[in-house]
Amino acid sequence: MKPAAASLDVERVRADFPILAQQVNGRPLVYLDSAASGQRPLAVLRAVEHYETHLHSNVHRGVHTLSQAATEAFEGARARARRFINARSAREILFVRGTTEGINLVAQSYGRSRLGPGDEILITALEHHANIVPWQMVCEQNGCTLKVAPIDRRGELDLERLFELLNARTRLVALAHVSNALGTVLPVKRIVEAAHSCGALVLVDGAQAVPHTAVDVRELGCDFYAFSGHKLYGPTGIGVLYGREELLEEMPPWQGGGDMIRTVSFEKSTYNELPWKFEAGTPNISGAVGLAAAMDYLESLGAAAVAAHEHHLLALATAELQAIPGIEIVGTAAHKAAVLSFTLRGCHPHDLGTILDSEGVAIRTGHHCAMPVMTFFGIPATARASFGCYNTESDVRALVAALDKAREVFG
Ligand code: 7TS
Repeated sequence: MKPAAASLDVERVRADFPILAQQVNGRPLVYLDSAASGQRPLAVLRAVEHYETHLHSNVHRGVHTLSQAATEAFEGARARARRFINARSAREILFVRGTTEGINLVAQSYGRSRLGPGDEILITALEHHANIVPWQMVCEQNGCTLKVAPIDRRGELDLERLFELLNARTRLVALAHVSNALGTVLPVKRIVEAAHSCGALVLVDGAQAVPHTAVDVRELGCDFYAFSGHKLYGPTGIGVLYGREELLEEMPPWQGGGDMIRTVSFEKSTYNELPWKFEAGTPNISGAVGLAAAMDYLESLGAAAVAAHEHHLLALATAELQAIPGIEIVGTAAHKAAVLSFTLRGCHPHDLGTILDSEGVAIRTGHHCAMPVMTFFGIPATARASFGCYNTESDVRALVAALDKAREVFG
């Protein structure tokens, strides 16, 4: 029998995040916007500081000691990221700016060189703009066609429709692991199996998944997996694109410059091996170091313990908000992660966000870069509370109390 997952000592976790101990508008900060960006623990801040203070130089270029130290730190971070998602090889780990850049890399390198008229790219109706627009650009550039699998009123993906839309023309399926606007967790493994049986590749947008669940790319079987450091308690400006080595080998580079070349002449240049073929220019070295520290940190808490804790908070907040007159929860899928979108009757989400902010409660309001989701539900925007490892039941109570205040104003 497996031992039960150790539960999270949230007060200890909070002590690792000094930013949370501040007052905002005279109230203790209640940070419920981790889906937009997570806060960073001291372990990450210190790892970045140590790198910047003692090790910094450019990577892959110098024989001098600091350059070698920086290269070791950077390539060590790559090895750490490989373990984090259980990729087969560090050659399959490309450092990018974030999820957006990872998806654009696949769209421009794979999509532009491989897809054309008659080919179809299949996405879902709950995607973030970062997993819509790059594919639209490829379709405009190359004449392929974008197909969209629908969702239902609960925010569940219509799997049957998705399977119907999959056919021999489908070359690539691109879908979120977890929806940022609705919280829906998609059955990625089943979709990968179905897509592969049609000969299509699968890219997973893991931006909202990696902070909440252990991800094993080999277990999922996906071909590409993209995520951002800053949603994983790491720095901004760094993220990972995982790609299966056989595919990356065959794909052309997408940006040219230093580091991605083997030889350059005016007649012809040849390219570096993986993963550097896709990393033109000086990379975000300290970002990669910070990201590796964030992975260490999250694993030290235990993915299962974090997931159980966040699930408890999501269930509690859902029950509390459902009981408030005028609140409508947007996204009620059976399987959700850490995101609670809602509206309050008679109150624009932006006004709601402002009132909550005056109570020290930080939530996100707007379309969450998922305009088609808003259009589907016939609303301009939602208010969204999202949870991280450092949130508490008391944060949920503060959210409810602030919503009561808002209802007094708008009731
Ligand atoms: N995909 C999903 C599912 C996301 O939630 C986001 C960011 C991105 C892609 C883009 O990530 P980036 O790091 O490249 O910007 N989502 C959000 C959000 O929900 N609120 O702010 C950013």
